[in-house]
Amino acid sequence: MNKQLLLGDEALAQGALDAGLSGVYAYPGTPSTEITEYIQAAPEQKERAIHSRWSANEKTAMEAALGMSFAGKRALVCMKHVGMNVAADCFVNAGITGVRGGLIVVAADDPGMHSSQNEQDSRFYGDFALVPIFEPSNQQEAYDMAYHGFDFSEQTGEPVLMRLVTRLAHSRAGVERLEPQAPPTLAAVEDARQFVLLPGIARRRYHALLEKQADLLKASEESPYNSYVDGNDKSVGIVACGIGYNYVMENYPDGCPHPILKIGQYPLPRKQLMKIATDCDTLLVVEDGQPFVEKQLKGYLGNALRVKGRTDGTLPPDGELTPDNVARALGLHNEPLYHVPSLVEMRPPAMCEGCGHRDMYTILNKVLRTDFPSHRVFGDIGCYTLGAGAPFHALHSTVDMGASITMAKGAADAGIYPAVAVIGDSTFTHSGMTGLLDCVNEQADVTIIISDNETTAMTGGQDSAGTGRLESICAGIGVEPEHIRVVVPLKKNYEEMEQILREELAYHGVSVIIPRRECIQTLARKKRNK
Ligand SMILES: Cc1ncc(C[n+]2csc(CCOP(=O)(O)OP(=O)(O)O)c2C)c(N)n1
Repeated sequence: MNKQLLLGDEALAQGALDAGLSGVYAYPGTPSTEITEYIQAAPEQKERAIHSRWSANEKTAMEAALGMSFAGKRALVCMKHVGMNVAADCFVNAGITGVRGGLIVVAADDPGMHSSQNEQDSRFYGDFALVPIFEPSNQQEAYDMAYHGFDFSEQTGEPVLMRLVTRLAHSRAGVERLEPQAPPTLAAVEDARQFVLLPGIARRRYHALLEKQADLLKASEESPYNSYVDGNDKSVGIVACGIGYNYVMENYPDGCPHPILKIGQYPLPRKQLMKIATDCDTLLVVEDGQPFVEKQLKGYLGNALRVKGRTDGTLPPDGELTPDNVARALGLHNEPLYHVPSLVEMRPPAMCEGCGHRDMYTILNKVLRTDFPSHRVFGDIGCYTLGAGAPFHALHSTVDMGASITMAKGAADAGIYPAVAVIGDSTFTHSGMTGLLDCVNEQADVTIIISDNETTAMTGGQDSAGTGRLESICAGIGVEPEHIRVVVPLKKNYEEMEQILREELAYHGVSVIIPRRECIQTLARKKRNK
């Protein structure tokens, strides 16, 4: 078959398409977004009417995909790592229900926090849910694992968690495609006992899941993605997971002198681990993210001193692995070939000139700083989070999607006045609406600003689930219509914006102010594409 130059995300997407995918369900999040965008643009999407519309959040995506699997079809769920926290309720229980059509859940982790608020390692979720995990070391494996992963999911009856990291998701390599398959014809689930997790049934299913672990372990031990290659220098054996394998091999262009165990499928292949532990004096674990394997290995081997990695400082405890820090851990001398000129060094992002969020913050700061010195502003996640930095310094918190409204409520409950929440339109429909219901039910004294740019701008301008309906959603949740105020954030409207803000701050109940102006990036893109 032909070879294509693909991002890791794209390779995975193409693998899923070639495996007879029926639907992708996802909420955008770097570095996972390109998987769904690739499927949306693929010719197969139109030919086979593959579901590819964005979901409102990761939980709804996970649940819809499980429903598609229930119906006997192959489904893919994609999210960034923190999305796993949102999807976790369904994800963990999907291990217990099991699946019918193949189900692959992709969690794209972001070690180094290029665009995230933490660097949690999704492999812990797979372990927690007792489901198999695939971790590709390169783009070809991302393709192969997606292509074969649906079969594996159907054979084991379990969802497969596929863990990517930013460098793999966002770099390109040549990928060899396999023969495209038609979607399998599996009947929908008929036996209600599988999916009805009443305690009596759930106990039986959980027991069966525990018993299945022996088969999953055997599959890992026989997996083509887990391989042991011997080496002469047995002073150190290397256990290299996912992209970590690439970083090791980059340092040994003529072949690795040490025994090396490459890990791409979990649960960990015990036999190979015991072999490398027996063969070598010490072990170095090279894994991007948290010391998931390292800690398990210490548990297996008992003698913690023999296992080196992120927990003992041989590799840095946080941030990304790189070929350089892996070289140092291997005791290799490694001088960078080039020094990065300061012009291209990392700089903090900033809101675009002309962005409506800027006008919103200009007025918010003006009113709060002059008249309400004890104010607190609870922020959320999106382009407007950049209001925390210069020149606005407007936010006192940013924790997780939706937390602006609920944290403002808790602070208001504790007597803070005014308690203001700033949230974007997509984040509001992702996980702000339920918090708004809490506010309405208790008539909390909060002023909520939904800064509506009619898109999901931060992740590249995907459709936003509530566009055109935010006022009716707020009214439906129970906000009084006279306290739902819409304004166009432009300089010419500053006086009106200021007045509305003062009126709603003076109201001791739930107010929603919606400054609405289209994102200048999506607007420019529309004009270019006309
Ligand atoms: C749980 C979770 N899912 C996804 C993301 C990625 N993400 C960050 S901000 C954002 C959406 C922002 O959209 P919106 O609230 O409309 O604000 P905008 O960027 O358009 O200003 C997304 C999807 C995340 N940080 N956390």
